[in-house]
Order: sequence, then structure tokens, then C-alpha cells
Amino acid sequence: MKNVVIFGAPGSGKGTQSENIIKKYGYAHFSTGDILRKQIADQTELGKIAKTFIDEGKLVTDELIINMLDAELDSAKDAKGVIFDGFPRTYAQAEALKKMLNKRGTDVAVMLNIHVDEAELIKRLLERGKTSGRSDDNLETITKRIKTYNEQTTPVIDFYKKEGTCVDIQGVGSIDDIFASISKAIDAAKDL
Ligand code: B4P
Repeated sequence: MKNVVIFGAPGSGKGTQSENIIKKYGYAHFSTGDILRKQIADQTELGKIAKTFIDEGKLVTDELIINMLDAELDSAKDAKGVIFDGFPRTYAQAEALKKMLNKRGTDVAVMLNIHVDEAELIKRLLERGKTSGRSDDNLETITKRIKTYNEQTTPVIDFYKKEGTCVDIQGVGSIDDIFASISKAIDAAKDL
């Protein structure tokens, strides 16, 4: 099994490239953002709590996110691979993911660290905001999300550097060219 973490700032193309990985490799996909948005649409208790964080450009608490993912993970036990999209977003989540996978006899094979400059992130998210209907795709919240990423999420890079599984991906350019680099990194990663 190959567990792939797709990592980057908001708007770096995690969701976009995850779709390409699913098409080519047929991996299972866990997007914590998508799971939370579904909870919000269904007006569950978790959704109501999550919305207050998301609308402020903040991260939902580690405890909620980790329990939510741990509960979903067994559904992928027979998959050839799993994509973790938007998770981990804190150092504590990275440690929790390692524990969750280790207790299932596996680990992260590769962490794809997608690099996109801030001006390009803002441009993409404002563009997406015209049609996405997402309450967090407006300039004020986008600015807060990028700040949250810089302060709370970037330490995750060190975690995977120490693990020896971080691969840097240039995330500006055509979606196909970026996907070619991603495919190369996935193909080179060991099955665990
Ligand atoms: P997410 O849903 O994970 O969203 P994201 O970071 O905004 O987007 P992504 O990087 O996937 O961008 P996309 O491919 O769509 O998170 C939303 C919120 O949920 C978070 O802010 C947080 O509050 C909460 N949350 C989620 N996970 C959490 C966790 N683990 N812990 C705590 N809280 C959590 O790309 C964006 C746009 O760019 C698209 O319109 C796309 O078409 C375009 N694009 C992509 N690649 C391009 C390219 N190469 N060139 C030009 N445009 C491109």
C-alpha cells in the first residue's frame, strides 16, 4: 500500500492534483476539507463547530480532525493506496497520522510538498471564489488562511523531512506538468 500525503498552502492545488492521482492510480482519497464541508452541508454537530473555524480562516481543532479521520480510515484498508489531502495540517496531526497508520501496519510512503507563491495562491482562490460558493474563498478569509498556514502548518514539513519522505514539487505551471512531477515521486516511493 502507498500512503501519499499531498501538502501545500490553501490553493496550492492539493484537491486538483488529488483528482489526477485518483484517475491514474485508483487510490482512496481522504480530503479533510471535503469531509468537513459535507458535515456543514448536513448540519451535523461537527459541521456546526467546524463552520465557525473555517469561516475565520482558522484550523479546526486537532482532536476533532484526528477522531474524524481515524473513524474513516478503516474504509480504505483494502485500497492500493490512500491520498491524505489537507491532512496533516499541524505537527500534532502528523504525529497522530503516523500512529494511526503504524497501528494498521503501514506508514506514509511520500509527502508531496507543493510550492506556490503567495500572490498566485490569492489569485487562484479569488478566482475559485467566483463560482465555488465557499464561505472561505474571499480576500479577508484567504489572507487569514495563508497566515494560519505559515504559522501552524509549515512545521509539518520538518516532520516529513525528518522521516525522509518529503519531496518538493514546483506547483506553478500547467496542471499536467505538475502532475508529471507528482507521478514521478509516487512511482519512486516504496510500497509499505
Ligand atoms: P481544504 O478544503 O483542504 O482547501 P484548500 O487548502 O483551500 O484547497 P486546495 O489546495 O485543495 O486547492 P485546490 O486544488 O482546490 O481546506 C478548507 C478549510 O478546512 C481549511 O482552511 C480549514 O479551516 C479546514 N480544514 C481542512 N483540513 C483540516 C485539518 N486537517 N485540520 C484543521 N482544519 C482543517 O486549488 C485551488 C484553485 O486553484 C482551484 O480553483 C484550481 O482550479 C486552481 N488551480 C489548481 N492548480 C492550478 C495550476 N497549476 N494553475 C492554475 N490554477 C490552478
